[in-house]
Amino acid sequence: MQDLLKKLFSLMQDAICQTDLSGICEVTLDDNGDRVSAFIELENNELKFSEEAPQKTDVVVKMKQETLARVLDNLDHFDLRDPNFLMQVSVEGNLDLAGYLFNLIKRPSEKVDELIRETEAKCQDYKDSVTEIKRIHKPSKEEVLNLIDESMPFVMTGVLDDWEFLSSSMEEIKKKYGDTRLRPVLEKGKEGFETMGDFIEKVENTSGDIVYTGGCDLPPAMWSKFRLPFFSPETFTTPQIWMGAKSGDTPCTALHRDCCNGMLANIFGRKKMILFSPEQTEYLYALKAFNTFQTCEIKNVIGVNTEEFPSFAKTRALEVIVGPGELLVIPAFWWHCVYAVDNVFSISAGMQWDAWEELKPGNETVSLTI
Ligand SMILES: O=C(O)CCC(=O)C(=O)O
Ligand SMILES: [Fe+2]
Repeated sequence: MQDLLKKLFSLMQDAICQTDLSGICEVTLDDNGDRVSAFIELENNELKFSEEAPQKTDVVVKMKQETLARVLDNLDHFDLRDPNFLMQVSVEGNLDLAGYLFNLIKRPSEKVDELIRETEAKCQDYKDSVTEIKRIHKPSKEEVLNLIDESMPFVMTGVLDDWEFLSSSMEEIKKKYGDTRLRPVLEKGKEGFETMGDFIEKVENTSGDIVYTGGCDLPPAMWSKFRLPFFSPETFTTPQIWMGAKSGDTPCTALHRDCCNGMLANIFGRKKMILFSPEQTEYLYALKAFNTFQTCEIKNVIGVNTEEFPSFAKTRALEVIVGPGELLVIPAFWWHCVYAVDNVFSISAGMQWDAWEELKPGNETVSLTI
């Protein structure tokens, strides 16, 4: 078990990134009642490992040995928001500190590394010609596939017209899905599930704080009402729900990019999306630790301090306000930072690479007749 804890620590140390957080995280592993702990201290952006218990810890993370072994075998997919993982760990104390440390162990697959190189090269070719995000009314499937293949973000209108909750409100969602479980609750003493209704009450009662689901899985009970158009559900990864209170100039979703092509269907409220093409990565202070999505030291692209982040001055952003009933296509590896202009509700899903390989233009299966 010590080896697992040492491996965990070395992954964290290898990808440490700028943070204001500090403190000691205890990680305790359990193997049928045998327990081993490690103490990971973060101070001034440096990490230290100890097997000896300090006087005080700031957060305690407990899990079975096999849970950590599985995580370490799955660095290219491990996600702290995964409900299966959340239900297998107990976290008590400073959740931000635990989240920061465990996010450091993510690593991209070789395939993702290769796709990033390919896409960045492709975008070099047209980097000065794309100056706005186009709106296209009811495009054909072929147009959609061609634009994604060109790595071109765009907004579709008129493709969600039959969605039931279009332009409705938190109140309507609460009426229909108030008791639906949204996600497990992590904090000790509050075990159980947060429901859609609990979350919507937080949105209604916020006094200006960011209240946002982040990309948590769309509860399965809601899947049938929010099917993305053009492609079969199997084409996509598990749909995610991005819902919450208006956020002003603070992002509801910090600057990041996803490692697959994605669609974001906006159901009500408006979202301001600020995008940067993949070849601008060198100006955005991207973090080394990532797998299915990558974040940056820069979290908010409004009001960036260019003394701290001088290269940011070289970026060329594309901005679009996505309204109710609009669907934004975010091609793989395009950076985006999201602001909730109103109380908002959207659903997104990524396209699986295997499915994309079959769909992409020029790859139609040829059927032979004998
Ligand atoms: O809507 C949001 O807040 C974030 C959505 C997003 O990042 C995505 O669809 O890839
Ligand atoms: Fe995203």
